[in-house]
Amino acid sequence: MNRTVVVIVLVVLGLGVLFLALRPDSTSTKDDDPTETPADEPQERDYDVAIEGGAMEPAEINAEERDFVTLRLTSESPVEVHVHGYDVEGDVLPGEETELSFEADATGRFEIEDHETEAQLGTLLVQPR
Ligand SMILES: [Cu+2]
Repeated sequence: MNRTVVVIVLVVLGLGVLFLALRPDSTSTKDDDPTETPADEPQERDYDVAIEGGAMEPAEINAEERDFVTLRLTSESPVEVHVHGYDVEGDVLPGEETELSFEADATGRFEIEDHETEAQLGTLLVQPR
């Protein structure tokens, strides 16, 4: 009887030690690491983009595959914005905000251009997930 109790106590203590020894590893790599957020979930990426002097600010739009991207575009002069690869386009007029939204289902580097002059305004960079 006594021996059984001792064995049970030892087993429980052993499991407790194992639990404590293994726990910090699993939590620090999963829960505590800020770079490992719910990583593979597509995200919404909203960008406020100002077009000035023939260039976008920011000049580069970054997204990961399957993210939902929204560009809120403003410009001091009328521009016909065209996102290559996605064939998304829209007119941006002074004093107005134009929203272009798309799902980033193609990866790569794509030109964003003024469709009228064919001058490059900026770049869309979609990384594979
Ligand atoms: Cu174009």
